[in-house]
Amino acid sequence: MARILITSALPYINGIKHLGNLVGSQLPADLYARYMRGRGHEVMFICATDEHGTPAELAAAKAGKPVADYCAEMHDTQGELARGFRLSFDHYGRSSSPQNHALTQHLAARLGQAGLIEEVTEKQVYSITDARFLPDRYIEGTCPNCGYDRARGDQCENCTKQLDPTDLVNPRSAISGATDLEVRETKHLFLRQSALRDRLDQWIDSQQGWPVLTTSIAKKWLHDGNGLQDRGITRDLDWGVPAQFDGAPWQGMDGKVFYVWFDAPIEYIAATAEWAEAQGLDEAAWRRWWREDEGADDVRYVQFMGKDNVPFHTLSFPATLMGSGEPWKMVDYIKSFNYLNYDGGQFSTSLGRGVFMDQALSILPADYWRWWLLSHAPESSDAEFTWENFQASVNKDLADVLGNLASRVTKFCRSKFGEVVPEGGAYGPREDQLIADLTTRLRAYEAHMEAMEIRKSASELRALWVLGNEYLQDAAPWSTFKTDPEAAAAQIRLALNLIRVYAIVSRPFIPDAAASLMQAMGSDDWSWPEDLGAALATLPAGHAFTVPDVLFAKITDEQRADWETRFAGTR
Ligand code: B3M
Ligand code: ZN
Repeated sequence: MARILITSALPYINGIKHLGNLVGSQLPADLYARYMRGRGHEVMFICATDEHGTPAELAAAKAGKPVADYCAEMHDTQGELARGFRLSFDHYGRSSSPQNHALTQHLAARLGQAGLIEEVTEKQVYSITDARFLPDRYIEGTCPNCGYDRARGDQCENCTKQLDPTDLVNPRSAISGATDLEVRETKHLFLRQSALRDRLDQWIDSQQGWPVLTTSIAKKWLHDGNGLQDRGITRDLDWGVPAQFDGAPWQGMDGKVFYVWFDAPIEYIAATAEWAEAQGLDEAAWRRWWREDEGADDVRYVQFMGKDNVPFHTLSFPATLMGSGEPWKMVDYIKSFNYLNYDGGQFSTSLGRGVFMDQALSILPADYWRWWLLSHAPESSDAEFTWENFQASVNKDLADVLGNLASRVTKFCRSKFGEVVPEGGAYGPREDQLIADLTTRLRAYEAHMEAMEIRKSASELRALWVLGNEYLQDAAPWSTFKTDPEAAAAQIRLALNLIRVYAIVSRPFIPDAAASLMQAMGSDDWSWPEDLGAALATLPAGHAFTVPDVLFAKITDEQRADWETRFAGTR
């Protein structure tokens, strides 16, 4: 049994996330966590809301609420939706927690002691119209690297370059659009990332089998011209972790807070401390996941995130942990994603374009979305959501292949043999062949899941469902019954057992449907089918079952057309 630490990139607090956000981090992380638990490993799956920074302040202002209240409410809203999508976090924390304040200030102190923090008097953009400094994201302009004209002050979405606001060409205020910006002096703290460049470089080189998407982005920022620069880690804001060091003020930092990207990844650790507190456990309970000197040396740590978050996780956060000089657990594998597009364009939070998590759940249960999103995860390239594709995939894979099998088998058995597993004869060559084929597919499914190859895993799972359908089509118990009821009984016994196996192996993708199938089979035995021959003999003759409710309803053309129009415009 292994110990696996899994973190999903932290959803930002400023609103409800769309399906593109969901499939780029939280959902695949959940798939992996569920699979690893299903295989009997000890899993710690952590997520949290990322609550600091200007966008939180602005969203609160827009909602007419104090920022702390706004964040508390939005944390609950996002948490409710996470539960709705069956995201099985061990803890869903908040980056504004006391634990994160303490740990962020502690790590900053360590970095300071190591000589890795330096004071810089900076020129910063001040908006006269807005009467404030405009940090990071709230300056827009043209990217000096690629020319994209809507680059933000912290990063260019188009080429992923990390930026400083003053790098932008033709800057404007994202709050008011004002261009009466001027540069004023302000003092900030910088993390001397450049001093850690060689260590980061070696660390990245020593990683085995990271996805190309991950390493290429990291290497690009290490080696391209002015790649790894020192980073400002404080901001002129009220809301955030005060720029203090283990509680003690740093001269001249009054009224400043740490930059949101400095404290957000630290929340992965702090959220685990929040978990321990919520469970009534001691400090050792979370430190065994995070401190190599306290047990975390045998933890495998996997992070999930969209590609735009990769530089912060391959460079900035590792620099914080390495630079602290303390034995913190570093990530072992980063699974990163491309973007999901929406019906010929981009999902857009600001334009309200696409389907948002609350809207999705208001029209269909979580499993429909989970299946489509995961089976179309934007792994090797960007992917696109279209209603037509969604309808086809739900109707074929879920309703026709999986749902129909469960319904036909249970209804047929009820009408011919009653609601118990029938006795019948022994399994013959056809059943042996099925078991052999299922075994091959299942081993492939396991290998893809271990490797976090999500689309490939989905297609192996679908192939497992298809094998059952092909078997039934070929064996045709409904006609066999007329001439050889004994043989039909054995076929149905196998098929009922197969439904239980499907519940187990499908559970990471479609947990609610899996629970319905398991319940209908009158079982609670979720043990992984290492040996399919044995697993398919688990429900004995005479074992009671029930006919499940319709697992998946087909999406009609009318529904599709209705949703297409409803979600075309703005929210
Ligand atoms: N909140 C994602 C974003 O807003 C960001 C992830 C933080 S992970 C530590 O782009
Ligand atoms: Zn760019």
